[in-house]
Amino acid sequence: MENPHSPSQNSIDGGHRTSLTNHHPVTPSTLSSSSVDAVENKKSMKKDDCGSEAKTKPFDICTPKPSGGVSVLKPSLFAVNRGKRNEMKQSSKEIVLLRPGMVLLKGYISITDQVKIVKVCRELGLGDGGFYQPDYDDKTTLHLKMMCLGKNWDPQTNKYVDQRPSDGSVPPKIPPEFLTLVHSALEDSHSVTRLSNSKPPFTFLPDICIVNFYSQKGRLGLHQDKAESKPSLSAGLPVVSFSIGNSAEFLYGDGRDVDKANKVVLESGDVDKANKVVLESGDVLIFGGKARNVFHGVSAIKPDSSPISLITDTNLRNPGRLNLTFRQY
Ligand SMILES: O=C(O)CCC(=O)C(=O)O
Repeated sequence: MENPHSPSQNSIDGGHRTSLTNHHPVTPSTLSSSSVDAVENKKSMKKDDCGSEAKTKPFDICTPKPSGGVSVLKPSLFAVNRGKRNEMKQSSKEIVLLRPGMVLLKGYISITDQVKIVKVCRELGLGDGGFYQPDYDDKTTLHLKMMCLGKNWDPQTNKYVDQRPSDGSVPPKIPPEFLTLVHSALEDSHSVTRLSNSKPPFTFLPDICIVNFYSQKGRLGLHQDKAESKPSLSAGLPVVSFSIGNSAEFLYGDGRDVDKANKVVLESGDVDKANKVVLESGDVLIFGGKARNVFHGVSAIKPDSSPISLITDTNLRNPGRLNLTFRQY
């Protein structure tokens, strides 16, 4: 991910979009609870070498109780109704080809797996290398909280490093269950388009996962993901993105000019001429091959749009959206 706050440039032509409503992805295997259990026992606050609490207070993606657990807040009636609608929409799974190399799997991740992902991310996010507020080198702040798994992406240099420069923390490992889901999503998308520059099956070994958490004002300017290694980029190895929680307005195109970016409205699979993708909880977006260098970003978060059982089972913040992008260095 490069600095998405750089000046605007270029324009974007309309993308090639086809809705393949007859493609029903194989339901991915449910995540085992071992990751959840493994991190459930972790202490949520680490001490530094001097025995005092770590300098940066870890960010809790769930609404915390004063005692440190998770409080069970009653969602508003509006949130309940909208959440129920979103949960029902999840039953309409489909694969949508946005442009060659770019595929959207609607409602791919089951609610059970979404709950597990939130719980794992919460626990990892409270520990060493957990969620923090990233800044660019010009001191502009990204409008999100971030946690890196596998390798740390440094926004100051746009490079991957083994430790986070601001606090020396080592990124947690990517839970293997997350990778199982990544691979099943790829397998289910191969029939639709080529997701790398070579024919499937190609070797894709994701060793990086950037986890972003957006609150109501969260956003991410149009940018390309180009910090991965030259071999990975030239092979067009894909970026696989999971969306969980509130829906997000997602833009993509060939340049940084938001006004000219492709915006496709895809609520439950309807392709709208307005050109805006709404990424909903459980959606998986993949871009590789010809689309590997697509400009992409998040322009808005829609509060009260999370599936209701996700909120009641996890207390994920609302407004709140979790996004995980898997890449191979
Ligand atoms: O939140 C999203 O959907 C996009 C995230 C993204 O573009 C990135 O992490 O590079």
